[in-house]
Amino acid sequence: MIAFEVNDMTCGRCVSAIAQAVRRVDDAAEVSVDLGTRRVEIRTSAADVAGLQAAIQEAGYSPTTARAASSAVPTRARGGCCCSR
Ligand SMILES: [Cu+2]
Repeated sequence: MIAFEVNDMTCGRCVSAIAQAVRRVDDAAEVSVDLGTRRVEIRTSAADVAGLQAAIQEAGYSPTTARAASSAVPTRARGGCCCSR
């Protein structure tokens, strides 16, 4: 699992542009995006952090590496959405 924070990702169009960029690196990658936290999580066995980061940058965004998903959840408690995941 590789995770990025992409602070200039703001809408569904950004999300699909980023997903597309990731799939250019590994077309079997599983991409999950949380627009609320600007977080992109990528499940891949073929790509590495540097390659994915470069691809997302090429798509016009500024990804920064985020901590591994398993260890970080503390700022997740805000309400407002129906989905808790
Ligand atoms: Cu957008």
